Amino acid sequence: MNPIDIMTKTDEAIEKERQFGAHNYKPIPVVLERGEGVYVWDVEGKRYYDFLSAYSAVNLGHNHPKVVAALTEQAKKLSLTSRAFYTNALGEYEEYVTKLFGYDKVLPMNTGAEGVETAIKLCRKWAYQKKGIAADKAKIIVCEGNFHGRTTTIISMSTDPDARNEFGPYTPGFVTIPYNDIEALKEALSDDNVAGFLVEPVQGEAGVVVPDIGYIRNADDLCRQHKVLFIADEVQTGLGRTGKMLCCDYEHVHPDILILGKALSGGLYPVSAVLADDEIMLCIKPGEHGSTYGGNPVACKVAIAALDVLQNENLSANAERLGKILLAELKSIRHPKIKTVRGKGLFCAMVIDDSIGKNVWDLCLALKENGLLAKPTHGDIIRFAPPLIITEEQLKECIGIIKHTLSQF
Ligand code: IF1
Repeated sequence: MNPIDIMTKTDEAIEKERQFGAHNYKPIPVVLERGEGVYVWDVEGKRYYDFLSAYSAVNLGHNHPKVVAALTEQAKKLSLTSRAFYTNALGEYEEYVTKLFGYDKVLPMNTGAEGVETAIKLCRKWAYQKKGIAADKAKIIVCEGNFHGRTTTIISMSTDPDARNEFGPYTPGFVTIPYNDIEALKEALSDDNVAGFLVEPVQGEAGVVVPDIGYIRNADDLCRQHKVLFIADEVQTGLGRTGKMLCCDYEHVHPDILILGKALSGGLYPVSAVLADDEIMLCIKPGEHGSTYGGNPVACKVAIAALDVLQNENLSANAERLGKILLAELKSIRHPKIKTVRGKGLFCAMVIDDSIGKNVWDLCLALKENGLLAKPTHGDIIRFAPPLIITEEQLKECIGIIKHTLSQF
């Protein structure tokens, strides 16, 4: 709070959120009111580089004009009908996205968590109808350190106390193994009741944990050998973030079920999607799953525009090229507090030797003062994930801000 009794716009906004909003987040104390490309501005008129990209939802940069145009144009025509009726937008989008990613069908939802829930329900339906697992016995393997969303079922498979504690009783049917451990997966797959393996190709919330080369490939092969569905949660890693359209592309893995979200709308609208072939997708029959907004016309047009921009502006390649520079530059910083730096594409994280938690928070406050917004995760990790449209010149300036700020600690 401002030391004198005159409240700034920032103070006023923060106080309003404190008084009238749930306290389920602890934001960095900056109040944003405008975004454009890689920049955001606060209510005091100060400009920042956005190095979080709304947890990889703003891959195309803030308010990309082509996506804004698609949103506003469709919103003026028809925004929502529910799936009780057909629309002229849904089939067009379904054809576009299934052909782009190589699947028979898509089930459109809104948030990433809804996409993950949909994948879990599809996997279980497939287990009973196609694999012949006994009713209510299907199991899904997940990894320690996973983050797949915040619903009660999803946090039932979480190993993060903050995400999980005091939300019981928990949904059964999940088996947890260490991430990046093929032997542990092999062992878990020996159970005939296993129907699926749900995994992030790079673990985001865990702190951009990049598995060994070959892990995803070997995991997919093992799942195939055991007639278990390989389910890739690419909500955060997908759509160019790691330097390929999908992170699974690095190892030429085609997941049985692919979950997309976040940047699928360029950050303009909640859009998620679950893609699978008919053998899996048609296990869900009319009336067995859905949502009010899933597949609405605005979501469809926005997603088509976002996917067009992602491809036409070669953003995956930009992320791959600039990601190599970002990772190399971050690794080159010599500082007693830096434990390690990890990353893939424009998805990087710096692990700080943080004996007392406040250091990393203070580091993010100092970054903010120096014009760059990032946020700690799990106390000692800072994630660096700018929009994929960033130029080399802008990236170099941001690396300079990070180096300068660290030199102050
Ligand atoms: C928060 C981080 C957390 C996700 C993956 C599904 C979802 C997410 C791999 C659910 C969402 C968001 C949620 C947000 C912060 C952010 C996040 F990893 F990106 F940093 F929490 F772990 N799969 N991740 O990363 O998608 O329902 O949110 O659309 O909850 O604080 P959603």
